[in-house]
Amino acid sequence: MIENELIIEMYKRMWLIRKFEEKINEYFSRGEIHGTCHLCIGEEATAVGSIFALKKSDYVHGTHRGHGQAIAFGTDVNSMMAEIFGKATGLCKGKGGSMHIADVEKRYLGSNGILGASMPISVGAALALKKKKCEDTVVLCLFGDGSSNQGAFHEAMNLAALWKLPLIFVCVNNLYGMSMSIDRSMSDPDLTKRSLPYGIRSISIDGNDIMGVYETVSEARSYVLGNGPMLIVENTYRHMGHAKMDANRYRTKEEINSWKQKDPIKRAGELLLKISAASEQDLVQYESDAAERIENAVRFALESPVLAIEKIADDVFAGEVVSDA
Ligand SMILES: Cc1ncc(C[n+]2csc(CCOP(=O)(O)OP(=O)(O)O)c2C)c(N)n1
Ligand SMILES: [Mg+2]
Repeated sequence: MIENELIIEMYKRMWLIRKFEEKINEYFSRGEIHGTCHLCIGEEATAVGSIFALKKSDYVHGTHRGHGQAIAFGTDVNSMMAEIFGKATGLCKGKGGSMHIADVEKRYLGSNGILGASMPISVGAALALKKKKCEDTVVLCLFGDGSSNQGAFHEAMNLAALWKLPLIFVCVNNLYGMSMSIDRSMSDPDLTKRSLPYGIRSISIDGNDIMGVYETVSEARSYVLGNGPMLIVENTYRHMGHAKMDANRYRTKEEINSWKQKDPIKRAGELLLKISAASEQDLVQYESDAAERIENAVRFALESPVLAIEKIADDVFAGEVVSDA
């Protein structure tokens, strides 16, 4: 019974993410949102399954494709929408935008436009937990397959293993870094091997299977508390282009469609029906509730003011300039 409720909650959260991003896509296309953004449509189970397996006291660091991760964490969708619309009511007062959604007070360490940066920051957070003797708290660090080509990945793996930190590394493997497939950019595309030189246990799983993701991360949470870091490779696919300007010329329609058949929300819905935890009508209701919640978030963002110009430099930090003269 408890498991049924959990799957329903995860199903609803995945719809909230999907509806959030579909709206963003719509407003970007109309030129009403500026900058760029990276959509995670198709990858929702990696965010929701991983983050639902954590405890409230845990920390999460997301990726540049981070809307879903922040929503899975429970970040307020009104403040997120306002941030992306560049409004003063946004999480970063509209100064950060899509790639800088953060809610540090609530333990969401943020998204990051610098690939690989989530890893050393997560090592720092996990080291702080260890030093402070927070014995039942972990850090979950998300990053993409392409980001694991960064030197920062190896530096972070080394220190996390050396210090036996309570850190779960989750690689969201969507098979591409921009237009480059992992088969063309990696000498060995088996990402689980990347942690082995550091003595870090690793596992590769179906990232579109919400319960599989949830269970693997739950087990990993217990493991890293006593044994130090672990790497989970969650295999998934983004249905949309890499970012706003992407004609998808490097992928075939057949490939994209074959992954759409494995859509994580569709699969979770089928699971709910199979175990009789929900009816067809319930599923339709969950989807329309999510759509309505997001309509409200858009209204909130559109009605919010932009930041007053005299406040633009608030929250900007600069080191003291020391002159030799
Ligand atoms: C240090 C750094 N190098 C390059 C980029 C440009 N860039 C943005 S996203 C991206 C691809 C990332 O691929 P992956 O880590 O697999 O994540 P995905 O976009 O597939 O979710 C690149 C190269 C960047 N943002 N930061
Ligand atoms: Mg990728």
